[in-house]
Amino acid sequence: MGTPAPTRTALADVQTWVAEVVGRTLPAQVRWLDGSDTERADLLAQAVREGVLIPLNQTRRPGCYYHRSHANDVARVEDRTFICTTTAADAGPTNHWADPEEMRARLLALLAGSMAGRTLYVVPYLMGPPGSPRTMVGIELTDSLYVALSMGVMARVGTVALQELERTRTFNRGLHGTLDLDPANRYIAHFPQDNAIISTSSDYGGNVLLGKKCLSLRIGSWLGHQQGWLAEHMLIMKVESPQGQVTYVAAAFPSACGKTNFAMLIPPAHLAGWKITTIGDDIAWMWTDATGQLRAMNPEHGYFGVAPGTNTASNPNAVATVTRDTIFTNVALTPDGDVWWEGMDGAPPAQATDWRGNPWTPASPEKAAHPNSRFASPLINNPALAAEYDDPAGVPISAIIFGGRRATTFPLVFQSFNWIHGVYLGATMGSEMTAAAAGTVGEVRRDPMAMLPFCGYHLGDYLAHWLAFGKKLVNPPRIFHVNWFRKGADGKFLWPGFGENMRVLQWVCERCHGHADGQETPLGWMPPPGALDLEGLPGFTSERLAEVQAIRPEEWHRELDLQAELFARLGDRLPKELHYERELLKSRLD
Ligand code: GTP
Ligand code: SPV
Ligand code: MN
Repeated sequence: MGTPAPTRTALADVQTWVAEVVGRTLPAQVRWLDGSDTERADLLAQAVREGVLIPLNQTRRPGCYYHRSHANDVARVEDRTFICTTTAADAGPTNHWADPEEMRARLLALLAGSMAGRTLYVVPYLMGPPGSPRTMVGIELTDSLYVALSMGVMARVGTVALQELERTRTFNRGLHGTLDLDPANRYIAHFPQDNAIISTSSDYGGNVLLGKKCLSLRIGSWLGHQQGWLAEHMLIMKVESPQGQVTYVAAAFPSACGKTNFAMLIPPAHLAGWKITTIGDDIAWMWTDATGQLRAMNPEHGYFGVAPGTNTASNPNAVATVTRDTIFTNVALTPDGDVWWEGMDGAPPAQATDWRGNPWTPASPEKAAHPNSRFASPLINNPALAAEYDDPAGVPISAIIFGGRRATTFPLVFQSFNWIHGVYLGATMGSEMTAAAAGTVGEVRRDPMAMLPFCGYHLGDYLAHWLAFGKKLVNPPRIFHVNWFRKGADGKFLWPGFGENMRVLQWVCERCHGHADGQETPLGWMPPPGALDLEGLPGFTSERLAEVQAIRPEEWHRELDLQAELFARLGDRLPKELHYERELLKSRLD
């Protein structure tokens, strides 16, 4: 009966590797996670006993817990993130490169004996739904209970992953050691050629939940380049019109620039006939099917969302999502065992404990919640989860939207003339930096396709891959650029944003189906006067629309200079088509 041998080989590979890591890191015990509810209850109780988690008010937030990270460990660290390909040229000029053998030796030395007295958790996990040929298996070995529990929210963990291993036979090897959290020993190292990741001396988010940015994006993009598909920093949403027409949309905005909010959008009263449901809020794997249709799936199983600014006006679905089974990190804690953050509903609490553990009142000069404080919630908590969220075949994408956080220059919305022009729009994206990564908040930097921190190979090759990929598409999706963040002379956002973004999305969907007009401008197609439905937006006059849509040539000439800097950096691996698009835009503006 059958030939079980390969199965045993794959599991035996895992066992051999775990034994190797145990021999090096010397944990007091090893615990393999099965992903069951009883195991989770047991680990949560242990986390509370060990002070890793604080239980929140279980009447108000059943299953919810609070965690504080070390104050020096609150965001991704791009400076300490390495792509360890055989040659530096393959990692490209926008990644930090290190020699794979040197980096591995350095990190294994740091990890030697580092888990003495601790528990090593073996976390088998899936990125993608069970049963999909695109789904990947990862095994994360971590000495952090917080990481093990967070992985249980963000991915499908335990037995389900070991079962899938029988099909894939290969798995990503992720090793995470907390060490002493000294930033000098912090490394997020990727070994794409070995399908391996080693992360040290951090215990925060994208640095340590290795299935997310490390596997699904950095290693994923590298594999996608080899295998002919795309791993992208994109949300995926389903849009249903009042007439029942369905459009699936993917959108790339840089970190903390609105993906979760857009993916969970609730249309304003005037457009109440439209319905949005969420497929993913951060990562999309995209490929072409046998008919040449672009398809996409969300490999994650949870949301690791920005807490500040989340309220019943901005994102009611997120507010509902975080009412149960959620781990909050670095928000503020109220005396009645609830959480609070800047931009939550209602008045601030009279007193609270801030994200550092210090007493806080509304008079305190410091923020109560860290600007990059986050919630980790299961996808299934989202009242607007799309039925297709775990379809192994993914969903067919009709529109791709790129967008950055730009106080000037970029209008609210325009559409590319074609695929190549659209790739150029994504390639030249700029955005003001946010608290999601260590660095200078507010400074504009180029963030091609929101993938600057996440592309696991040469960005020039990546852009060439996008162009080549487009040639396989029979009916390529329409590509758009949006900017929710343009500011007026008063320094305030010109566009109300959030649910009102439905007005832009409506035009996007109607353009995809050939139902809306576009006006040709130097930048691309724009909605002509009257094409954006602005009814029921009091105070949003046609003058204000003109301001948010304005194309100012002097700003654009500065923008083109900044694009030239990026292009020069990418050198001769940048596809010539993109130089050509820049030249064309320049001449259209003159
Ligand atoms: P990552 O999880 O870091 O990848 O971020 P994200 O792209 O999912 O960003 P998210 O939706 O969490 O939004 C980040 C911040 O942008 C929050 O503080 C939001 O309040 C703010 N934001 C989101 N959408 C809008 C909008 O339409 N207008 C304005 N002005 N702010 C927005
Ligand atoms: C981002 O920074 O884009 C995030 C959060 O989605 S993290 O998982 O920390 O990377
Ligand atoms: Mn993200």
